[in-house]
Amino acid sequence: MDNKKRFNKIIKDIKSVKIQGASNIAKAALRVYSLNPTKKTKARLLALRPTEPMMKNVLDLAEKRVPKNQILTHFKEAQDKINRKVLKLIRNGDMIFTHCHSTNVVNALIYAKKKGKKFEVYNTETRPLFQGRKTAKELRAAGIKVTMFVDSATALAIEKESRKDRIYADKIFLGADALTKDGIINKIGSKMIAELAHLHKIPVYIIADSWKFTRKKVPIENRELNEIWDNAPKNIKIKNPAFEFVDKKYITGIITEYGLKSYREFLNKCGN
Ligand code: RUB
Repeated sequence: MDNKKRFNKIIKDIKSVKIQGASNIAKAALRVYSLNPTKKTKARLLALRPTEPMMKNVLDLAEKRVPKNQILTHFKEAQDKINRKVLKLIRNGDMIFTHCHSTNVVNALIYAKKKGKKFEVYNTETRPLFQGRKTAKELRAAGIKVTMFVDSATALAIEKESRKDRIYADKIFLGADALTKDGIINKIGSKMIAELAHLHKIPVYIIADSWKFTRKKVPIENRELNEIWDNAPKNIKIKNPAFEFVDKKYITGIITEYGLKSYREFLNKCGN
């Protein structure tokens, strides 16, 4: 494939969410930018998935000519540190609930499994694009017991099917697209999960690379309506927000390469 075709293919795959999740999008954007490092390329990439400060942070570095390998090393080193912290957090017998597909979350769970932790995962299918299937497949391929639910079964799913000793999920692990001073932005549905967890006193942990942090206002991406209902009658209003904000008051802890911190401590690390 020549460079022009490769350039267009990656752009298309980011837009269609074939390439998804903050880390994968940022890495793919870096590949595209390296093929044609111009302001126009950067602007075009940023418009593809507007709720992705990590992509912006990575492209800013690339624009300043920070070598590609150095940027990619950050991803690996951050994930390794995250994995070690998540390993300590998981207890044998845990039921962990997650949503959508997060590379930071899935890699950490697979690492914990490889290190001998015994736990199971409940997850949501994550309509309309079903990223939960990707999560379920990857976890299952790593030998982790996984049970997937339709999104609207979330309340039921975190009830752990009424096991006598512990009725609710032990922990909620959510990834993030953006880390802001007031809270995080993640896949639509995350707020409902965090509020429900708060109600039942289930700890909510955000697992995310700190390069998702931004001081700027983050727009929420609204996606095509045909993802919800192709050829819907014209007089029915449909909304398809891809992400939503989760207030820091719902976040028990955040695990980044800085370690497991309260949200306040994490903000201090980011100089806030
Ligand atoms: C994916 C999503 C994920 C974060 C996690 O949304 O909300 O939770 O991006 O990021 P989409 P990472 O599928 O619309 O891109 O993969 O870096 O952990």
